[in-house]
Amino acid sequence: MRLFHHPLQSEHAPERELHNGDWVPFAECPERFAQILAACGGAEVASDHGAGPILSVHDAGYVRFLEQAHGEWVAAGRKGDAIGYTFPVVRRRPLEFDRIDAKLGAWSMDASTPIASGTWNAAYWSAQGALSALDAVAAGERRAFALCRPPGHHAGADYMGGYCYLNNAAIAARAAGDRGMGRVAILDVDYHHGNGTQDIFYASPDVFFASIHADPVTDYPFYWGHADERGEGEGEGSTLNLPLPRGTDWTAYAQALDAALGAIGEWGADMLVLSFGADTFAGDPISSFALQTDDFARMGERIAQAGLPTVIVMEGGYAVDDLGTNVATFLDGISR
Ligand code: SP5
Ligand code: ZN
Repeated sequence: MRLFHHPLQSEHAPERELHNGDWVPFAECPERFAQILAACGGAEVASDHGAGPILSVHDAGYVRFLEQAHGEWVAAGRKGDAIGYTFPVVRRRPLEFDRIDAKLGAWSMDASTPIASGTWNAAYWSAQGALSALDAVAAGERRAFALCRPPGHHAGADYMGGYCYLNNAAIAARAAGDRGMGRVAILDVDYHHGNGTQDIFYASPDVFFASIHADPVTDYPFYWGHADERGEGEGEGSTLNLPLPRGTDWTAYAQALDAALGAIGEWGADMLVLSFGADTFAGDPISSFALQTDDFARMGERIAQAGLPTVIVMEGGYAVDDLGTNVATFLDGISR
């Protein structure tokens, strides 16, 4: 299988995030990337598709903000990572902001997504990796893997959140549609609900979104991913949420996976974009499912049986010492 990455993805290195009222080390650390790359024995360098495919998903003002935010933070005399502190939950609307703090709040859904000096370049190249993997599949590869970091599935058209800035899966899915690659389904198997991806395609009948994740009643992102969210307007029925309780093991997980793949088949997907997170692992420090390393091979095999050309993009997974092995085991399973 062809794998894609870019060295600038390592330069995204926020120091800390706000968690349970305290500053803790940033869980989505560069070491994750190094571990995956090492376990996979390297990857090709992504090719540059420019800003066009990013702007097909994301608001131009938001993208400009991402590009300039850290520079504005430094210009304002601040140190460390740029992070917001006021969030417009009531009647958010486009306004011209002068202060970086206003912008950080306006374009963000949480305080676990800081912008450091290398963030924009890393997010840009993370998205280019997804587009490069799509190129490979368009050229006839059965599947390809983008070592996306930062991840993407919590980012919406005009907001960041959950360690995500640009929605790599959505960018690949939209580009696949634009290239006439048929009906695209996104399957999200990260531990957390892919609220950004869901939001981007919520009213769209063109992309089916299925997500298996920890019940938002107990877990981030709390406000989305409930079973009654099924899409809206023309997109009604093209969103499927399968929340599972904390402690879920492979036996229960496999049933949800079969249900998701069954729905994707019934919808008539021609290709799949897979948001793969390894934070369903039992040893994950911020998550509470119970999958073992071998279960990732089973998960890969099951997804392969759907028989769809597949662009795999990396999302979360924070058990750094096991992350490389878990990702390599999954890629091994899906290649069988
Ligand atoms: C892509 C992805 O998996 N995002 C997950 C975002 C979860 N953020 C909120 C959870 C906060 C937990 N912070 C614990 C940090 C320990 N260093
Ligand atoms: Zn996650």
